Amino acid sequence: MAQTDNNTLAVPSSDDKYVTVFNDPVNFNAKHPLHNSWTLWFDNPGKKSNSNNWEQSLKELITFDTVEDFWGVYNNVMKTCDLSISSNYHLFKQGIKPMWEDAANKRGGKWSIQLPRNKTMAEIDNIWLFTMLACIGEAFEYENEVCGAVVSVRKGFFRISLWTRSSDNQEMAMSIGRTLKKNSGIEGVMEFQSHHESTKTGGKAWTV
Ligand code: MGP
Repeated sequence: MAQTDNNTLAVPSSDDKYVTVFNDPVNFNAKHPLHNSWTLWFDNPGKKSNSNNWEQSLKELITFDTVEDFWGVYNNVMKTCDLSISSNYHLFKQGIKPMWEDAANKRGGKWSIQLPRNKTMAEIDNIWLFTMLACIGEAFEYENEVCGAVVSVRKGFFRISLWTRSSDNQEMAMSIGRTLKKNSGIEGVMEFQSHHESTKTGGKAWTV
C-alpha cells in the first residue's frame, strides 16, 4: 500500500498491484489479515448429551484469517436468533477446541451473562457480533489470554461467554471482562468462573 508524505497509509489507486475491497468491492485481490486465525464451531447436543458424549455433536464449520473472510462467514451462517434451542456457536482461535479439556482451556475460565429473550433479536445478534469483533480485532489488553467466545441459545435466554486461558489472575480477568462489556454493549452483570468451578454448583466468581 502506498505511503504518503505525512506517513499515513493511502488507499491504493486502481493501478497499484494490490486491490482492496475499498477500491473494488468485487474484484479485490488483497485482504486485511487478522492477527490470529479463528475457527467457527457449531453444536446442538440435545437432551441425551452428557460430558462423555458431548464432543460428538461438535462440528467444525470454517477457519478464516482475514477481515473479509470473517464477513463472508458472518453473512452466510444463520443468525443466532434463528438457531434452535440448545444450539451453540463457538468462535475459537485456530488450534483450540471449544472444550474444557483442551490444553489451552483446562486451567481457564469464562466470563458469561444470560440475556433474557425479551431483548430484541437484533440486540442479541449485535452483542454476539461485537463480541466476535472484539476477539478477532484483538481488543483486549491481555490478548493471549483470550481463547474464544460462545453464544448459547437456551429456552428462556441467550448466553454469551468469553473463555480465557487462565483463571487465577484477577487483574487479567477483570481487564478482559471490562473490555468485553464495553465493546459488546452488554448491559447487566457478567460473572467469571473457572471451568473447574462452573462444573460444580456455587464456587467463587468475579463480576463486572
Ligand atoms: P453447557 O451447554 O455449557 O451448559 O453444558 P448449560 O447451557 O447450562 O446446560 P444446558 O443443559 O442448559 O444445555 C451442558 C452440558 O454439556 C454439560 O453439563 C456437559 O455435559 C456438556 N459439556 C459442555 N461443555 C462446554 C463441555 C466440555 O467442554 N467438555 C465436556 N466433556 N462436556 C461439556
